[in-house]
Amino acid sequence: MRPHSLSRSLRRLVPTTLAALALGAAVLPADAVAAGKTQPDLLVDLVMTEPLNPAEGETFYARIDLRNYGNGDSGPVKLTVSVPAGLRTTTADTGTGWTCTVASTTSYSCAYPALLAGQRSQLSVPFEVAGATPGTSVPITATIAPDKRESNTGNNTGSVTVAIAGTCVIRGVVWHDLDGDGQREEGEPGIGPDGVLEVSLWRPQGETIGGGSATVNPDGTWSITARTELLYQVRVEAINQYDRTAGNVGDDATDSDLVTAYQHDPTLLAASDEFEAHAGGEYVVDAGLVTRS
Ligand SMILES: [Ca+2]
Ligand SMILES: [Ca+2]
Ligand SMILES: [Ca+2]
Repeated sequence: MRPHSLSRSLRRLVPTTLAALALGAAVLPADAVAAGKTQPDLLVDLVMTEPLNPAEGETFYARIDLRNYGNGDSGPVKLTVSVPAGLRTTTADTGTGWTCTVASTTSYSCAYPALLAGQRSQLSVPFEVAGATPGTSVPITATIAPDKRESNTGNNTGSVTVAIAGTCVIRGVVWHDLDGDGQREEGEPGIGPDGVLEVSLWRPQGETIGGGSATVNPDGTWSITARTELLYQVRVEAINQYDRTAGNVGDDATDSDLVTAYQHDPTLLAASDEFEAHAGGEYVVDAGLVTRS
């Protein structure tokens, strides 16, 4: 056996075994393979979209993961990817050995030479947002047309939904909780830009697009028009003569919504809970500060 054919056999054997173990399935007995009773089992999995929250007119990618969990070669792989209303096709440049063509206004047709037993391949299919309603979730489906008889055809379709971004308003007031009871009463003043350096929106999900920041007005009020369909946390940075007051105490209309402080020096950095921002929403996040003891 020549060295290169040995290494090829090993390459085929190792991923097959790993894939079978990953599925929790028993590794097929060697005689099944020796007898030539091999079958492919292609599986399609739409991993995610990039970014998670595209907006009107933007291009995004659906990342599709395919594997051959069977013990035989798949032969040519054909994959149809649906393009639902609200999205449209754009120039496909998938790379990684795949070729995708625009089959119609409602689908792409993608092809790959073959997946060996245990082999895996990924492709990224581009879409443009065209007329989808902000705040809705649009489904994308990918379906394999197998070239050979498969041991399992129940896993030949995968789908993912993409949330279409819009805008929302996130606003609040920073105020001085003079009696430290967590509620804003008459006579407790707003804190303006002399005390508050910045209010910003932090995104815990890196795969999203959004954010923003604001300077507070002299009366402590602030407002940010922000992109939606993602998680935000409001962060308030203030001079270090302040600390945050107790959060979520009593009536939500007059309480403080800061629940944690990440630092006290050289500046105070305090934050709200994370919340989902949806198109058309208005979110009020108030911040009560006390004089630091
Ligand atoms: Ca299959
Ligand atoms: Ca108070
Ligand atoms: Ca609250």
